[in-house]
Amino acid sequence: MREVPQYVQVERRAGLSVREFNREYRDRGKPVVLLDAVEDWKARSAWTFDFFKSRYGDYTVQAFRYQGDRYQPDRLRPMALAEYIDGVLSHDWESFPYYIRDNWKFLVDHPELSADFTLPKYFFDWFSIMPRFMRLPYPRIFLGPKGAVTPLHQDLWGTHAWLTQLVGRKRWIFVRPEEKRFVYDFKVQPERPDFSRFPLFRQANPLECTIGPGETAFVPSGWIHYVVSLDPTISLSSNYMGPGCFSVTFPRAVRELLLKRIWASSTRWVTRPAPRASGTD
Ligand SMILES: O=C(O)CCC(=O)C(=O)O
Ligand SMILES: [Fe+2]
Repeated sequence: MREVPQYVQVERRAGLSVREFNREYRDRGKPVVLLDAVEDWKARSAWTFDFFKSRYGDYTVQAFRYQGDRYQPDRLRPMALAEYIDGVLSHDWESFPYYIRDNWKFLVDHPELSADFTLPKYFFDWFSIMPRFMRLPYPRIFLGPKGAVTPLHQDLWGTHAWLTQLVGRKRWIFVRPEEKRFVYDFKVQPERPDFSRFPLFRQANPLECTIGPGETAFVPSGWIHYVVSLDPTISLSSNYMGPGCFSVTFPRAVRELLLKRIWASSTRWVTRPAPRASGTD
C-alpha cells in the first residue's frame, strides 16, 4: 500500500483588507484561502448545474478528455451542455473523464453571465490597463465530475491566479516554486506519490487546502499546484498580473502576444488574394 500523505494546511482567512492580503500573502508569495471574497456575487446562489442546463443546455461545449495521466489536446469532445451535465451528475471520473476547462469561450459567448460576479477587490489585474491585444478574456469557468483532476503544473507566464468555488469542493495541493526539482517534470501524483519512482518528492514540503462554495484559493506566481474535485463542481477562475509577478510575466506575455500578432498579420498579408492587374483579364 502506498502512503496517502496529509500536508500542512493553507491558511484560511476572513475579513482581510486589501492591504493585509497584499502584505501577508501576495508580497510573500504565499497561498491563502479567502472565505469571504465573493459575498456579493449573485453567482454564489444562482449558478447551479440546473441553472446551466436549463438556460444553456443547447450550447455546444468542448470537453477535455483525460487519459494516461494527462489531457489529450487532440481529444476535445464537443457535446451539448445539457448532455455534459447529465454525464457529470450520473458518472464519476473513471467512467466520464471529461472536464470543461473553458478556454475563454463560454463567458465570451454569454456576456450576460458577467452580471452575476465582480472581480474580488484583492485581484486587480494589470493586464486590464494594457493595450487591448494584451488583455486575455478571463475569467474562465470550470465544470466537472467528482474526481476530475488537474495534474501538477505551473500557470501561464508566471501569473498569479485565483479560483472561486461555486458548487462542490476541490482539494488543492501546492508545491513551492523553489521545490520544482522535486516534482520530476510534474510527473508526481501528489495525492499518492510513488516514492520508488520519485524519491526526491520526500523532500518537498507541500501545502494543501479544500475549498467549498463561496471560498477562493489564491495561487501566487510560480507555485506548482494539483487540483481534484471531491464532488461535481463549478468554479470560476482568472490568471492575472500585478506586483509580485510583473517582472516575470510582462516580458513573457509581450514576447508571446507580439509574436502572435506579427505572425497573424504576416500570414494575412501572404494569404491575401493578389490584386487583379488592371487592364488584363
Ligand atoms: O480547478 C482546476 O481543476 C485547476 C485550475 C487551474 O489550476 C488552472 O486552470 O490553471
Ligand atoms: Fe493552475
